[in-house]
Amino acid sequence: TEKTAIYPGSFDPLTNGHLDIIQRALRLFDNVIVAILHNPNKKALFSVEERMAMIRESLPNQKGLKVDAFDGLLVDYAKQKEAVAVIRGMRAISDFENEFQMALMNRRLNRDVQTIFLMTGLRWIFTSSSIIKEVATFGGDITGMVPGPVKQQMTKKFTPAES
Ligand code: COD
Repeated sequence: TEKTAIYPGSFDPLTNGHLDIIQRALRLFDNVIVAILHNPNKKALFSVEERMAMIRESLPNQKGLKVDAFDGLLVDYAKQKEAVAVIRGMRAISDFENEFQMALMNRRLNRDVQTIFLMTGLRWIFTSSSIIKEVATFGGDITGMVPGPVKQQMTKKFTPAES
Protein backbone atom coordinates (compact mmCIF):
# COMPACT_ATOMS: atom_id res chain seq x y z
CA THR A 1 0.00 0.00 0.00
CA GLU A 2 1.10 3.52 -0.66
CA LYS A 3 2.58 5.54 2.16
CA THR A 4 1.77 9.21 2.57
CA ALA A 5 3.65 11.85 4.56
CA ILE A 6 2.62 15.39 5.38
CA TYR A 7 5.17 18.20 5.34
CA PRO A 8 3.38 21.00 7.22
CA GLY A 9 4.48 24.57 7.60
CA SER A 10 3.94 28.23 6.93
CA PHE A 11 6.11 28.34 3.80
CA ASP A 12 5.92 32.15 3.73
CA PRO A 13 7.68 31.79 1.34
CA LEU A 14 9.21 28.47 0.28
CA THR A 15 13.03 28.49 0.54
CA ASN A 16 15.71 26.21 -0.85
CA GLY A 17 15.88 24.68 2.63
CA HIS A 18 12.23 23.61 2.40
CA LEU A 19 12.85 22.39 -1.15
CA ASP A 20 15.74 20.22 0.08
CA ILE A 21 13.48 18.58 2.69
CA ILE A 22 10.67 17.99 0.16
CA GLN A 23 13.08 16.25 -2.21
CA ARG A 24 14.44 14.04 0.57
CA ALA A 25 10.91 13.14 1.70
CA LEU A 26 9.90 12.22 -1.85
CA ARG A 27 12.61 9.56 -1.86
CA LEU A 28 11.08 7.94 1.24
CA PHE A 29 7.34 8.18 0.64
CA ASP A 30 5.00 7.44 -2.26
CA ASN A 31 3.09 10.63 -1.59
CA VAL A 32 4.22 13.83 0.08
CA ILE A 33 1.63 16.49 0.84
CA VAL A 34 3.12 19.93 1.44
CA ALA A 35 0.44 21.46 3.67
CA ILE A 36 0.24 25.15 4.45
CA LEU A 37 -1.35 26.15 7.73
CA HIS A 38 -4.15 28.60 7.13
CA ASN A 39 -3.62 30.86 10.10
CA PRO A 40 -5.70 34.05 10.06
CA ASN A 41 -4.02 35.26 13.27
CA LYS A 42 -0.53 35.28 11.83
CA LYS A 43 0.34 38.08 9.45
CA ALA A 44 1.85 36.56 6.34
CA LEU A 45 3.64 38.19 3.43
CA PHE A 46 1.97 35.93 0.85
CA SER A 47 -1.60 34.62 0.79
CA VAL A 48 -2.10 30.87 1.12
CA GLU A 49 -3.03 30.75 -2.59
CA GLU A 50 0.16 32.60 -3.59
CA ARG A 51 2.25 30.29 -1.42
CA MET A 52 0.63 27.19 -2.92
CA ALA A 53 1.23 28.47 -6.46
CA MET A 54 4.91 29.20 -5.76
CA ILE A 55 5.44 25.68 -4.37
CA ARG A 56 3.77 24.12 -7.42
CA GLU A 57 5.84 26.26 -9.81
CA SER A 58 9.05 25.42 -7.96
CA LEU A 59 8.46 21.67 -8.26
CA PRO A 60 6.80 21.13 -11.64
CA ASN A 61 5.70 17.59 -12.61
CA GLN A 62 7.02 16.11 -9.38
CA LYS A 63 5.55 12.63 -9.08
CA GLY A 64 3.95 11.95 -5.69
CA LEU A 65 3.84 15.60 -4.66
CA LYS A 66 0.66 17.38 -3.62
CA VAL A 67 0.23 20.91 -2.33
CA ASP A 68 -2.64 21.70 0.00
CA ALA A 69 -3.76 23.97 2.84
CA PHE A 70 -5.24 23.05 6.20
CA ASP A 71 -6.58 24.59 9.37
CA GLY A 72 -7.15 23.18 12.82
CA LEU A 73 -4.96 20.52 14.33
CA LEU A 74 -2.23 18.99 12.21
CA VAL A 75 -2.93 15.51 13.58
CA ASP A 76 -6.58 15.72 12.50
CA TYR A 77 -5.52 16.73 9.04
CA ALA A 78 -2.99 13.86 8.94
CA LYS A 79 -5.69 11.39 9.91
CA GLN A 80 -8.02 12.71 7.24
CA LYS A 81 -5.27 12.20 4.64
CA GLU A 82 -4.40 8.73 6.03
CA ALA A 83 -0.81 9.88 6.46
CA VAL A 84 1.63 7.72 8.43
CA ALA A 85 4.19 10.44 9.03
CA VAL A 86 4.75 14.15 9.57
CA ILE A 87 8.01 15.44 8.10
CA ARG A 88 9.91 18.26 9.79
CA GLY A 89 13.17 19.82 8.76
CA MET A 90 16.06 20.21 11.18
CA ARG A 91 18.50 23.03 10.89
CA ALA A 92 20.86 23.99 13.66
CA ILE A 93 20.24 23.08 17.29
CA SER A 94 17.93 26.07 17.61
CA ASP A 95 15.11 24.06 15.99
CA PHE A 96 15.36 21.24 18.47
CA GLU A 97 13.45 22.41 21.51
CA ASN A 98 10.39 23.66 19.71
CA GLU A 99 10.29 20.66 17.35
CA PHE A 100 10.66 18.20 20.23
CA GLN A 101 7.73 19.81 22.02
CA MET A 102 5.49 19.75 18.95
CA ALA A 103 6.37 16.17 18.05
CA LEU A 104 5.57 14.90 21.53
CA MET A 105 2.31 16.82 21.69
CA ASN A 106 1.30 15.51 18.27
CA ARG A 107 2.11 11.97 19.35
CA ARG A 108 -0.02 12.41 22.42
CA LEU A 109 -2.90 13.60 20.26
CA ASN A 110 -2.56 10.87 17.65
CA ARG A 111 -0.41 7.82 18.28
CA ASP A 112 -0.70 6.63 14.68
CA VAL A 113 1.33 9.45 13.17
CA GLN A 114 5.13 9.48 13.54
CA THR A 115 7.14 12.66 13.26
CA ILE A 116 10.24 12.19 11.12
CA PHE A 117 13.06 14.72 11.19
CA LEU A 118 15.18 15.13 8.11
CA MET A 119 18.49 16.95 8.25
CA THR A 120 18.73 19.74 5.78
CA GLY A 121 21.62 20.11 3.36
CA LEU A 122 24.55 21.94 4.97
CA ARG A 123 24.11 24.84 2.58
CA TRP A 124 20.70 25.60 4.07
CA ILE A 125 21.29 25.40 7.80
CA PHE A 126 21.00 29.16 8.22
CA THR A 127 18.18 29.72 5.74
CA SER A 128 14.75 30.68 7.02
CA SER A 129 11.71 32.35 5.47
CA SER A 130 11.95 35.19 7.98
CA ILE A 131 15.60 36.03 7.33
CA ILE A 132 14.93 35.96 3.58
CA LYS A 133 11.98 38.32 3.99
CA GLU A 134 14.12 40.67 6.04
CA VAL A 135 16.92 40.72 3.47
CA ALA A 136 14.46 41.24 0.60
CA THR A 137 12.65 44.05 2.45
CA PHE A 138 15.85 46.07 2.48
CA GLY A 139 16.71 45.29 -1.11
CA GLY A 140 19.30 42.56 -0.44
CA ASP A 141 19.96 39.85 -3.00
CA ILE A 142 18.28 36.52 -2.23
CA THR A 143 19.46 34.74 -5.38
CA GLY A 144 20.39 31.13 -4.69
CA MET A 145 18.45 30.97 -1.43
CA VAL A 146 14.95 30.57 -2.84
CA PRO A 147 13.61 28.83 -5.97
CA GLY A 148 13.29 31.00 -9.11
CA PRO A 149 9.49 31.44 -8.95
CA VAL A 150 9.77 32.63 -5.33
CA LYS A 151 12.49 35.12 -6.20
CA GLN A 152 10.27 36.52 -8.94
CA GLN A 153 7.31 36.99 -6.59
CA MET A 154 9.53 38.53 -3.91
CA THR A 155 10.97 41.01 -6.38
CA LYS A 156 7.44 41.95 -7.41
CA LYS A 157 6.39 42.50 -3.79
CA PHE A 158 9.35 44.66 -2.93
CA THR A 159 9.71 46.73 -6.08
CA PRO A 160 7.83 49.97 -5.56
CA ALA A 161 5.21 50.62 -8.23
CA GLU A 162 6.17 53.36 -10.66
CA SER A 163 4.55 56.62 -9.80
N1 COD B 1 16.28 23.63 6.04
C1 COD B 1 15.53 22.61 6.44
N2 COD B 1 14.33 22.71 6.99
C2 COD B 1 13.84 23.92 7.14
C3 COD B 1 14.54 25.07 6.74
C4 COD B 1 15.84 24.88 6.18
N3 COD B 1 16.58 25.91 5.83
N4 COD B 1 13.79 26.14 7.02
C5 COD B 1 12.66 25.68 7.59
N5 COD B 1 12.70 24.34 7.67
C6 COD B 1 11.70 23.42 8.22
C7 COD B 1 11.23 23.82 9.59
O1 COD B 1 12.09 23.32 10.57
C8 COD B 1 9.90 23.13 9.63
O2 COD B 1 10.06 21.76 9.94
C9 COD B 1 9.40 23.23 8.20
O3 COD B 1 10.56 23.45 7.41
C10 COD B 1 8.39 24.34 7.94
O4 COD B 1 8.88 25.54 8.43
P1 COD B 1 7.96 26.84 8.53
O5 COD B 1 8.70 27.84 9.32
O6 COD B 1 7.49 27.23 7.17
O7 COD B 1 6.66 26.33 9.28
P2 COD B 1 6.28 26.36 10.84
O8 COD B 1 7.36 25.78 11.66
O9 COD B 1 5.81 27.73 11.16
O10 COD B 1 5.02 25.34 10.89
C11 COD B 1 4.34 25.11 12.08
C12 COD B 1 3.06 24.28 11.88
C13 COD B 1 2.14 24.94 10.88
C14 COD B 1 3.41 22.89 11.36
C15 COD B 1 2.38 24.16 13.28
O11 COD B 1 2.17 25.44 13.79
C16 COD B 1 1.06 23.38 13.27
O12 COD B 1 1.04 22.19 13.10
N6 COD B 1 -0.07 24.10 13.42
C17 COD B 1 -1.39 23.50 13.37
C18 COD B 1 -2.08 23.48 14.74
C19 COD B 1 -1.58 22.33 15.57
O13 COD B 1 -1.75 21.17 15.27
N7 COD B 1 -0.91 22.68 16.68
C20 COD B 1 -0.38 21.74 17.62
C21 COD B 1 1.07 21.42 17.33
S1 COD B 1 1.76 20.60 18.70
